[in-house]
Amino acid sequence: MARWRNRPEGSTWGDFGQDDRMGRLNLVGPDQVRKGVAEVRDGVTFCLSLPLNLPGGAVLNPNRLPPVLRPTLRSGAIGFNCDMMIAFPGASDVMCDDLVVLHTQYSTQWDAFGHAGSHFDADGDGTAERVFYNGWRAGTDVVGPDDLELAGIRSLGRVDGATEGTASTSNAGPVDISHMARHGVQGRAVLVDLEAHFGTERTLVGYEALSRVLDADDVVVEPGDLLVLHTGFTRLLAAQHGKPDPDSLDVCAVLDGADPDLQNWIRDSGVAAIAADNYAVEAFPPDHELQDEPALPLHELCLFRLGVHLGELWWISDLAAHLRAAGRSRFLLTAPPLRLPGAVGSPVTPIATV
Ligand code: UVW
Repeated sequence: MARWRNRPEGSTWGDFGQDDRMGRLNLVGPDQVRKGVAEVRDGVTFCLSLPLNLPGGAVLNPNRLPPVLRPTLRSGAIGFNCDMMIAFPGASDVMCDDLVVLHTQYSTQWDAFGHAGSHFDADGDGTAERVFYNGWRAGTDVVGPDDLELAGIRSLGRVDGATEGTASTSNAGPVDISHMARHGVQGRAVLVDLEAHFGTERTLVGYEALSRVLDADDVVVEPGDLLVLHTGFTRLLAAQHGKPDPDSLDVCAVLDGADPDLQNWIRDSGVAAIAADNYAVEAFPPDHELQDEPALPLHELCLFRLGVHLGELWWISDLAAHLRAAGRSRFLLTAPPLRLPGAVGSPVTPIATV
């Protein structure tokens, strides 16, 4: 039985099954993989991830901090440059083990569907509840603590890291990132080079501007394609060597997530996922007072209604330069997130093969 009586207008809820957890990635099957492989001509690969300690500091989002690495223990000793002979006399090995306290959305990342839901009357009883993609509910399917201490937020703030028996305090279950990982995320991708047309000035890109770029560059987007947007943002960010100036960040192209024509195009194009090299793919924070509407309309459309994952802060400029020089826009993309049950986002090391 469906978990909802109302489904959001224009949504894909139920289209891939009442219990679906993968959304439009269902469109990326053997045909899309074969089409992606057919785009491999030069045999050249590009790593589309920033080093995960960038952007540096907490300027993009004060609640997201750089990763912290610490050694684990080995045989009661600090497990870094550690002599195996402590446990096994006569052993010549020198060992290092570590742990990481990682904000899953600090750097190059995928957003899971559990990252953004909405207040929506899914039961059709006249009351809005907190709901995620395909009707999965906050509180029953997506669970988190209601108390800061329970959340472990203070202790993570001090970066205590995990000790044996440390329990997770949140779990996005059916809308967590592990379902994306299970898919594998490999298929044909299409690059749209916004920087080549708009430069690095802040530009709000709606449907009209996007379709002018698609026409000018002869870019064709088909159902099941993975859409990758190049804006130049992470290149400018990385050039600041981990110490970004907060006043330098209002730059480069961002999608106008509130543009209804752009929303229709994303829905009708059948794109399976969208990734960009900027902070939120779309403009954020909102530039007007909100009245019962999403602050992140593209997130609402993609993560909540359509089941289209969003990738952010990717490193795309080298790939964009190569494709432009070759007069191409398509490539094979392999970009699985971590198979991390419960998480609402994940770092990713996307690989483009051209
Ligand atoms: C925000 O919280 C702005 O979301 P994202 O990391 O998806 O940009």
